[in-house]
Amino acid sequence: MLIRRKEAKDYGTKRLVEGAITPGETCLIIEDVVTSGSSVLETAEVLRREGLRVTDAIVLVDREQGGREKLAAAGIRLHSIYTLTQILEMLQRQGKVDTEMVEDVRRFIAENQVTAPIPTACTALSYSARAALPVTHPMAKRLLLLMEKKRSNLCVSADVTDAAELLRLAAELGPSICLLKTHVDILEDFTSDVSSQLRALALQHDFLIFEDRKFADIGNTVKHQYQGGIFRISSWADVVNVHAVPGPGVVRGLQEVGEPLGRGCLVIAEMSSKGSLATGPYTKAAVQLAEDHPSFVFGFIAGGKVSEQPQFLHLTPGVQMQPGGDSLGQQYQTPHDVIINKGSDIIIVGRGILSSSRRHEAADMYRRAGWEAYVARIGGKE
Ligand code: S5P
Repeated sequence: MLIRRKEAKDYGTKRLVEGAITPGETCLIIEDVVTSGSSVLETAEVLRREGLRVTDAIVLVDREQGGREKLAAAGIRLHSIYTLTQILEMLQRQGKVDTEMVEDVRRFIAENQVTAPIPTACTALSYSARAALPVTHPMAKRLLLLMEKKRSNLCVSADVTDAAELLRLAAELGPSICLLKTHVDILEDFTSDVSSQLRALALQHDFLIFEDRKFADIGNTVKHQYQGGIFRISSWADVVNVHAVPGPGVVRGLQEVGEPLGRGCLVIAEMSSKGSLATGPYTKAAVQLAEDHPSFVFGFIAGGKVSEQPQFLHLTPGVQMQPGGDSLGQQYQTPHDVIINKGSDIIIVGRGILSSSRRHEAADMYRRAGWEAYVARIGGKE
């Protein structure tokens, strides 16, 4: 059992939470009354900073003024013993209040709703603050710290079919990016030498390699696809990603190979393509899949923030300077939209950079746009 203090004591541990904390454990919040949800949210923020998971809150009375929705937006399910409507009905049945009073109270509730703003609890935190959280995965930590150091939240999607061009891109854009995303199976001339050279460039320019393999089979099959074949992905890719559709086995299979090597994984919770089926309950289940495997999964591919847990990173593909799309259903958002309005962390840009005749300048333009949006999001202080 933990108790949240209103203010840190100026003696002793100076902690805002009293009690024994084991990071990674789940903490249920218990409150008396919820009106706007702010008090529960503040408590959740303090607990999450300590590395605890917060998914649910129990209250005696929900005053039905928007708190439930506000908490849901922050990833917290509200369970109330009574709603104000139920209490009113009970009191009316017992003859303790008259119809006029019931109507007055109903009107008051309707007229005094809090609107749910996009929660800022974790989007307001700096990358380095999130890197310092005790529950942040080592791969996320590395990535967050190098993002801060290089002032870059840009992942370039190096969708080229020629190995020499891939290596040229990595050398040229390396200094501007935090991640290089590959589709190794579109290379016409892949050899193991290409992956070794790519790793050397990653080391030289301090970026991580993300093979966008989108594993989507049973655990036993993906293990082989990750480790073996001609690509031997696990031997050179720091990060891979996975579709949630097969269920936990796909993550567990990859984890058996990747975790001992210190690799990390992203779950695809949403897709940028028109008509994508990864929405609603599917996205929710994908988030749960990630949250259930924190020793291997450290984030999401999604159109925006899908989890309130600040240790998880959000990477968004489908980014260009102008919104729009291509003829095959790709849909683009701007860096500003993605980082500020959607609360994502990393922009993934392919053709926005690759189709420019001056790729280095284009990459730097995206890097600056993404970084400035991030700095504005955390309140202008770096
Ligand atoms: O939902 C998605 C997920 C991914 S990883 N939508 C995507 O576009 N991607 C990938 O991001 C896609 O495979 C491609 O490599 C890149 C987007 O490329 P662009 O040229 O449209 O920027």
